[in-house]
Amino acid sequence: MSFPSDFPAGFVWGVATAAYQIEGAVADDGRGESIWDRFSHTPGRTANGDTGDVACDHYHRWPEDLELIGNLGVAAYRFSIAWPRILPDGVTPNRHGGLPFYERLVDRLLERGIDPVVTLNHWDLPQALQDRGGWTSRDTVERFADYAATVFRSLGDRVRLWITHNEPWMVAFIGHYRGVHAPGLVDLQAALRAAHHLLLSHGAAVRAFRALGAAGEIGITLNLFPTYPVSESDADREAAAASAGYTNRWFLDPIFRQAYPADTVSRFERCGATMDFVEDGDLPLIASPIDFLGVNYYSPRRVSASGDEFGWHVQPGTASGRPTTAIGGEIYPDGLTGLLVGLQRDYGSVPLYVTENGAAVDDQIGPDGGVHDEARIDFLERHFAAAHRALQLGVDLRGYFVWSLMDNFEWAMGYGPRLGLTYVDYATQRRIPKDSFAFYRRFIAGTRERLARDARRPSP
Ligand code: IFM
Repeated sequence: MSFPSDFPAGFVWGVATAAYQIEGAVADDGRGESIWDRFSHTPGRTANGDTGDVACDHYHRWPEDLELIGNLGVAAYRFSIAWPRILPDGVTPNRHGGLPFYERLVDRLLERGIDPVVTLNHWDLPQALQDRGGWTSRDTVERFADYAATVFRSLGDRVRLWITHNEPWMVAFIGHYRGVHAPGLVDLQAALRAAHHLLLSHGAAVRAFRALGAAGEIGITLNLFPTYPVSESDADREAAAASAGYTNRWFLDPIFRQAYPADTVSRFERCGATMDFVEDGDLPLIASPIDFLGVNYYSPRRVSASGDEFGWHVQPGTASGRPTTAIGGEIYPDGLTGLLVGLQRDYGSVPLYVTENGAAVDDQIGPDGGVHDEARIDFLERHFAAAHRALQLGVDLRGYFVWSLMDNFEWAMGYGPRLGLTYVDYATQRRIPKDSFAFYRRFIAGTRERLARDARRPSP
């Protein structure tokens, strides 16, 4: 296989978004409040007080956005369903709408030959459930399984890939321990409970999916960090391994090995936390077999030993000496190859998808009206090559989704960072495909042409 054009037949090139980041229309058709509505409306929580109230107004402009997706030539579109549109209070079905929006979207995608890839939880928990403890409450596991089953019943015959949760590490630790994301807690014990209930609800949703006999495949998406010591000292190497326990193994080990990593458990216990929320039968449920693992990769973590609470310090991306994105993330494509190879080596043969990869770039509309985002093109090209190397090394990588279709609400950072292939002028909601959009379209077309040529070639 040589790069760039010969990815295997059936390799899925896609593009991704998430409901709260693009939809807006937060009060339309009976949608309930989500924790991100509440959080973003709380003074001081997001840059400039930005909220998802309008975002990209995708809820109203989806036909135009569908045209964009079609023009890109992708085989699959990954989007998330807003839980509060389906069950506004987390329990009672929405009588005013909700599902029909997604049913229309799915049907129109399929008409164009684009596979819908659905994420059930991309962070917008109904606020009513948060008021009862949110992910720290075991009851939320049941609520998520019910929500998942409702969606499976409606779309289970048409959706090819299902993702239970997007980046549960962010929800658990950035939302409950660092306090940077909704619900904004700073409490390690709450974070561990939330992580456990997210994992448990993932297992419960997988079980519901199998019980309903839905046609597609189901997995989970983790944001994973290849983690490197800043030096070869034993202390830095140990700190790096420990830090990967916190970000990566805390989710991978229960899902694939039916156990929490013992070294990380001890570390959390030394910080005063307990694992008293784990009940008999939980770990087998969490480890219910999945059909694929989604991997979101942006940057590595470079770690040194320190006297901080957990015993490690993560160096800022800008300290690496390597180029960084507009939000300071180190650009390190080799990290993606290493991550994918390491996953296959350590966790076995589960098929992998890169469900997100992309870059924040300081995009500007040029005098010619275009957005010339060379930096993003370079980033993507190098990461596609890194994925290709992983394939050459034998990794069962099935697809790659660029984040994101268009600029959108970047959570606590508001609308400042732009990660889209399409520029969104938020004042007018005009969409301007960037140069990276044209690059990706050409790239996908190139891989298709190559496969078609190969298929026409007479066999020797
Ligand atoms: O925008 C986010 C997305 O919601 C989750 N993964 C990372 C992206 C870029 O920060």
